[in-house]
Amino acid sequence: MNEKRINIPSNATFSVARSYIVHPHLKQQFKSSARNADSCLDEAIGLAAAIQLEVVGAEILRIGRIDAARYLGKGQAERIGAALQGLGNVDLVILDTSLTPVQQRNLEQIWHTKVIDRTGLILEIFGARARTREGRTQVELAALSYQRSRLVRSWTHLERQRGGFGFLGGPGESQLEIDRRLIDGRMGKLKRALEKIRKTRKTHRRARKRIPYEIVALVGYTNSGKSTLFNTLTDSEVTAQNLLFATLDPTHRALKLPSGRQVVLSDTVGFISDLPTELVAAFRATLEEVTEADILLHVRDIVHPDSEAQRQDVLQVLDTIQESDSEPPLEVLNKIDLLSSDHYDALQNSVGRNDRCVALSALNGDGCDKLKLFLDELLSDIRACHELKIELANGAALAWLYQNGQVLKRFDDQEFAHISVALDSKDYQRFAKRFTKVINL
Ligand SMILES: Nc1nc2c(ncn2[C@@H]2O[C@H](COP(=O)(O)OP(=O)(O)OP(=O)(O)O)[C@@H](O)[C@H]2O)c(=O)[nH]1
Ligand SMILES: [Mg+2]
Repeated sequence: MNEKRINIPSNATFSVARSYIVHPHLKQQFKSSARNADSCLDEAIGLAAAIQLEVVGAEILRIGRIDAARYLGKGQAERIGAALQGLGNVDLVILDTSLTPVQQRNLEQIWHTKVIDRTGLILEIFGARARTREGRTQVELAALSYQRSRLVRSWTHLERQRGGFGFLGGPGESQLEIDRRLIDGRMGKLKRALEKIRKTRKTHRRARKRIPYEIVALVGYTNSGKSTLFNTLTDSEVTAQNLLFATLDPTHRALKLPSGRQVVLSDTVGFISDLPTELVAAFRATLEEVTEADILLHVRDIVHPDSEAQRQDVLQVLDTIQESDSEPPLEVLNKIDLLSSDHYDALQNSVGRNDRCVALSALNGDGCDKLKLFLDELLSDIRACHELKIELANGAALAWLYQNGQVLKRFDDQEFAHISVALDSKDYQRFAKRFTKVINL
């Protein structure tokens, strides 16, 4: 039996193509409770809303066996074809799965309409959202590598279309022939440009490391509340909204912790299940930023029905970009304001016993002070705070500390500067060796 329903987010504004969404759910997925079919369909609708598509219908389709030619069964394809006719002028069918080029083309022929899969849709969103030169270069590379594998779509639209990448159509598109060599040439150029960007980023990171502020990076599933938390903690106003992939380009701000220690907080692109490999590869420069952070905070939407499956997805993406021996990230269990009081108490109880977790509401700030204290504690493991007494006349030692450590507090009397300074243990040893007199004072 096919369940049929439409559930359109109330804040969505649709204006472009009239679209029909099909979420194929494999029978074995129904049996395993990993992901709920309804919320998968909701997510697909959310993705369509992220580029203002008009969703005229949506359904969950049970699939017993994947058909090599069509993905769906013949009868299913015909039934959907009739439904599309009934709806009149449907411009686009989104199949929330990964289609082979053959399946995509066959379905387009059966339904006489454009068909895109989940990867194509996500690439469209990234294309529409990328603002910086780096973001656009990364998305264009991902889109080209996707198109190269299909050899059906016009890449020349990339230059002309503002926002999207032309998967959703354009005049005369079907007549345009793709020249693999041209794509390869363009991809080579983009890769070189990205290599340059990576190098610049590396230099910036090194420069930031020299100013000894630790980097705390927010990671997590899209819409989990990373930007909201970023804004609450740093009193900023980056875009945070109920929209999948609202953030694409990384942002940094200073964050002052209760001890006086400053860190750099970074907000970045969210993850999603089945994140296209093309995007992971192209977004390496952005993702490297994440992996080189001193502390990773995994922001989770704790009230989402698929919260646990989302957690696994995020860990899986991190796995592909991190070194294998990396510690799992610390967890921020967000949106606790939406919990019933029973659930709230139970969660606080279990978090209280876990030193890798903090529960909070990024929206109303509940628990954010605890997170800051928690960060302070973690950072003092990385960089201990030392209380030093230094003769005011010893300008060299003072200058060294300002250059290599983070001076948290300073009080001067007639003769001495009393300094609290956060230093890496390696740096502390270097300091102690060089300025023995200070240490033994
Ligand atoms: N009730 C509640 N809503 C929250 C909380 N934190 C975030 N939200 C909402 O969740 C939605 C997504 O928030 P964002 O901060 O944009 O999420 P994000 O993780 O940055 O999302 P992307 O940039 O799309 O990956 C917004 O509508 C927020 O208002 C929270 O603690 N409580
Ligand atoms: Mg965001």
